[in-house]
Amino acid sequence: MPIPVDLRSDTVTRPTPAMRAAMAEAPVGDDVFGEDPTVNALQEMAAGLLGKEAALFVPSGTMANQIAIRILTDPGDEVLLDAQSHPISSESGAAAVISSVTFRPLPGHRGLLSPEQVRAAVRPENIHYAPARLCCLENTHNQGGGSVYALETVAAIRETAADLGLSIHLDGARLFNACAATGHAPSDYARHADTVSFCLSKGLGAPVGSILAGSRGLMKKALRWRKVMGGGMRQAGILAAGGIYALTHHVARLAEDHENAAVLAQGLAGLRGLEVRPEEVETNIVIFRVTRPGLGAAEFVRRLAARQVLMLPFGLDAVRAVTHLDVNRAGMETAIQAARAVLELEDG
Ligand code: TLP
Repeated sequence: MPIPVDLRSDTVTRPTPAMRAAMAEAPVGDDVFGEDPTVNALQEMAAGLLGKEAALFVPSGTMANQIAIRILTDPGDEVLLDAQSHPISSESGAAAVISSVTFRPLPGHRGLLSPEQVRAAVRPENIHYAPARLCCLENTHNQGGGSVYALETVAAIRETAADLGLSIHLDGARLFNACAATGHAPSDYARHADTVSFCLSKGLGAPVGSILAGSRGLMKKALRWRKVMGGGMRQAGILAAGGIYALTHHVARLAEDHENAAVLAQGLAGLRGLEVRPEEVETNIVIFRVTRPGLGAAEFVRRLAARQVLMLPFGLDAVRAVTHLDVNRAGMETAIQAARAVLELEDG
């Protein structure tokens, strides 16, 4: 049985032998006591990369976002964010449960907000309105198809937000992909946010974990909320070592994932029955539509899977493919051939 070309997400990567060796050898201690040297080293490394005073290792990107929302709002506050952002689409309504906030979903362009949009969305102080306190940005934007914020836009949103009394949380689950695409440093983006998160377990290839960073004061609050959420881990240095390895060895290669995504998008764009926009593929995510009448995303994906190519239905007719370090250029050719075969069978 051939190994499937798994493009469902960049979360599916498995640690490489070298990463596993680094994890096995990591010195550890009890991180709830703050005594795990490898967790501490990762947190220092991440804070340095982001240009923030402090960073916290958390089990998931969802927890990083939820802690950020909790520490930057009070119950009853309003949070501005793109309507397809991860906290709205894929965090199981957690912010309502954990932070008792209301969301004000904004129609971003491929998930990306503009400063004008943020300004227009904030209503004047009035007893009828929940006070807007936080704006969340997502870079790259997952459901926007891996779209990347121009640094100037983030800076302008920050300025507008400061004017309106809003904090900024940057969900940088794929921040390093944004940086690979633009050439900016992570700290260039992070300086315009109060808190910033990134995932070690996506394109960077670590098995578990995310980082949340910000000021020392905010991270002290974050530490408490990580505990409240049950995210205090013990000898977590074994996991953190995977993160350190990923930040050391897997950042420079992200450009390869972006090239593979571009090759995939170009190949799929040539197939009748799909609508693909290769010019919109900026990073490692390709979202396209199945336009062949009567086929649909779920059935297309099911038939691809029968050919050992895995993608994710992203709505009734949309499909997402994500490249990462466990797929290569040959895998792109396999995926394109499989899609062609699925669509040609449909013709017959
Ligand atoms: N995204 C996952 C799924 O939840 C959809 C994926 O496969 O892309 N922010 C962004 C922008 C994300 O894309 C994700 C995960 C998260 C946060 C949450 O990270 P985890 O899965 O570690 O909780």
